[in-house]
Amino acid sequence: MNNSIISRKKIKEIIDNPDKVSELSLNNIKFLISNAREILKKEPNLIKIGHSGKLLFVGDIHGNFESLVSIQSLISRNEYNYYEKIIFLGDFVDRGPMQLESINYVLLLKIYFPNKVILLRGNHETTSMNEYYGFYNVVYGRYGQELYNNYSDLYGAFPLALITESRIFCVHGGLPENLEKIEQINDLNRFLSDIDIDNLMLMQLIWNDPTEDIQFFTDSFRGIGIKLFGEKAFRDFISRNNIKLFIRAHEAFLQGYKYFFDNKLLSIFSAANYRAGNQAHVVEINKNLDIKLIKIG
Ligand SMILES: [Mn+2]
Repeated sequence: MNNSIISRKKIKEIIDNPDKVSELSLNNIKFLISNAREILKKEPNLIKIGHSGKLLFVGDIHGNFESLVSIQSLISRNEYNYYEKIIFLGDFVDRGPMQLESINYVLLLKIYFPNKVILLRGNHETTSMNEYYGFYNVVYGRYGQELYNNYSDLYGAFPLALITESRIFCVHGGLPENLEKIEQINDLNRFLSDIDIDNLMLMQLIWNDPTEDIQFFTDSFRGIGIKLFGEKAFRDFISRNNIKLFIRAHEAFLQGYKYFFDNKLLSIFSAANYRAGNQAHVVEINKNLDIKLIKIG
């Protein structure tokens, strides 16, 4: 077998046995990144899906491979047919102990199940975050600059948002200040390794947070250009766009999830013990929009 190419059989073997992700060679990882990029880059900024079965939404992973293994045990039921789609809301890397393993594992899922698995971009899928919060050092230290460049080229390929036929909308961060219709998201140029204030709407999609304390928008403690959005702005947005449920990630609440705005917004976090003792949750939703929060390890 050519060392650089991973067979479908080998990919499935790793998906079934997540600990084997550490067996990937440097050339295997390069192959993985370039293949995932080819698939992701063809997807629109705003992914639209229909569904008749169950969906699973997954929040921040941040290099917590144990939490990802718990998720694998959920999604592998019925030979990976228990869920119709599995939507990851980004932030695969930075901070946690097994960042490379975590991103490589979700890329393997994407390659093997390109239509079932959806990977959205988080604010940590950017070069400036990686420099401060660990992923750059992890990759550079183990494999050198070139492999890091491959990951940073991959970031722009991740789509930004998802809308279901049942009108669930999701992004990593939150509602941007000037987003009227969700279709505007498709007008953004997402193919950037880093995202800053020059790409304000893009930045706000992956960075903004909800708050019950205000009605519209206010500056965020997180940085220049980033906003907190309040209930009136949120309600106007969901009514304009006929959205029934807004799901986002990005904040590590102690319980692993938190509802806002009379349960119309659900925030989830899927890395356990990211802060001392925080729980991790994923959320299962069927076609009637019944919500089941599932605690993971
Ligand atoms: Mn985040």
